[in-house]
Amino acid sequence: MSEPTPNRWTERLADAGRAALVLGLFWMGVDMAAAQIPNARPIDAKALYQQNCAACHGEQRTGAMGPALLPESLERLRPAEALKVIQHGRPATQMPGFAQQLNAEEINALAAHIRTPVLPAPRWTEADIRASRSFNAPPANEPAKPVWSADPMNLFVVVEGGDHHISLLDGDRFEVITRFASRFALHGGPKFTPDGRYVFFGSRDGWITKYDLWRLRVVAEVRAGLNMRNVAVSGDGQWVMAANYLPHSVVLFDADLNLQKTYAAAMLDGKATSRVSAVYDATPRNSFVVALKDIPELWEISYDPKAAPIYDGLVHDYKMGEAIAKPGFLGVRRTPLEEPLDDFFFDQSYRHVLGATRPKTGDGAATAQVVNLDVRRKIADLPIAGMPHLGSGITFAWNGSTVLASPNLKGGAIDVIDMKTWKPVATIPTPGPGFFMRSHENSRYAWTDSMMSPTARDTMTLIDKTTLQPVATVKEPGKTLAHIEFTKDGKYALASVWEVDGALIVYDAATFKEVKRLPMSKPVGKYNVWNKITRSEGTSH
Ligand code: DHE
Repeated sequence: MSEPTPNRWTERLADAGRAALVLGLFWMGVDMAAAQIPNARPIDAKALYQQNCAACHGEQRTGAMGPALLPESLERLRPAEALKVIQHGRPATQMPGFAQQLNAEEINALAAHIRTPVLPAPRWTEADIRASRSFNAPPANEPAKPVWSADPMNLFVVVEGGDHHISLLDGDRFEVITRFASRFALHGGPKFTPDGRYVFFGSRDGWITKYDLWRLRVVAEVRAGLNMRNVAVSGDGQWVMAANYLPHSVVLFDADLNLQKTYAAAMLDGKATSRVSAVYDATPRNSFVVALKDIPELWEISYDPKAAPIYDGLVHDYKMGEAIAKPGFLGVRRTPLEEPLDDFFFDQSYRHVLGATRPKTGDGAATAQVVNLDVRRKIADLPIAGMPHLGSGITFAWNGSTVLASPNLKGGAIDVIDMKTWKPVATIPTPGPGFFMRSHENSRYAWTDSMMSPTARDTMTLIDKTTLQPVATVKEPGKTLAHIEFTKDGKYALASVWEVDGALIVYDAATFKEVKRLPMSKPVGKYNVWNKITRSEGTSH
């Protein structure tokens, strides 16, 4: 092989220089396809996408076999990680690496292209939702009992985000019953039917999967939207509701994921629309409660067929007839707020919503409030600084009252608030900001992580619920240790080593000693059937 001539060297150096400039621009957030680079061959990133990516990710980048590649879907993917995936593929998936076919400039151009908005904005209509549904009819005479032998009430569903799988775990023996592939990037807690037989998973790409935990098979799937937050299942197991960022909608299904109704997430005059922050079931009220991220309203949608139409205080004259007729069964009951809500949580009576509004800028302050769903207005401010993650809060009895304890995404502290007076009773220091908090009626301790802290992400803090003092820590040095869920009886606490080559660690909840460790691929969350269907005060609902 001959040595490159000086000319070729010059060409190569020029290429390398261009690549470095391209990479630099990418890091600065400059759209590569639009960047003007002297002497650079123009790269048609759109054409590259169509040739190399569209078959799996969809011509409109709305996803197909592969996930959607829209700015909304990629918010959580770091630029360096995106480049790595395009170059080398994603292990344990169909995503191949393109480092052999495409040069650095082309890969950078693609990485920048998928962060540009698709114009016109992709639509996801009721027809698309219906067409996306699949249903696997149960075999004839299928027995209504598990194909495995373990306590169906002490089953754990573990979401493994590392390679997008689910493990079902026997909560008595701590053995995996089965493991199967999930949709890409599930988010939010899976939701169970009241008998604990079926579970519904929601993916950030909008897919809802109904899975039969007893017969170990997927029952139905549907794509509710292009970018979804979470799903909720009604207390009677008859309805499933999805909250979308894209399109701006809430979507209602029956229990087999047949589309029943879509609700545009819009104000009554239709002028302002909103991403939907989250939807939760409020079983004691027979309703779904929906928070909207961009408009100051909280919605309640009753699934009680006897629900009478309710006068809506927000009614504008020209909509009077419609708004009066709509609330009631499956109608929207609007509570006006001063600020939109990002994240919320119910008290145990489900009369109150405790909600947080995140700051629009990094240095702004979050606010938190209590909204009474019956009188339909804010009744108190919640004195929590930093960025409370109320969706991960817990409640418990303390000093003759009931308190709420919530982790904080910004500060290394747990805020404890009296739920009668809505006043703070303690701020419990932790080694760093955390995401999740858990306890159990039968346990004296609440466990919380510090996974948002670069230095303390390996530390779980245990808090005595009587003294409100931290009493111990458990550590997984150098690894992220996060997200706890208790067994049905509260005797064991299961924590995640939140790494791709991670693990599930079972701790004795009284002695804090490790009892067992199971290898798992970034087990982002775990959910105990009994604790969920009984709405245990120590876990998310
Ligand atoms: Fe979540 C639940 C919002 C980022 C893992 N997260 C929820 C819920 C909401 C929410 C509203 C409750 C839904 C439910 O359970 O039905 N999450 C948000 C955000 O606004 C935020 C900060 C930014 C975002 O873009 O979404 C966010 N969440 C994350 C992550 O980065 C996490 C740590 C990793 C991931 O997989 O995305 C993450 N969120 C989770 C998990 C739950 C969750 C594991 C379920 C918790 C539970 O135990 O119930």
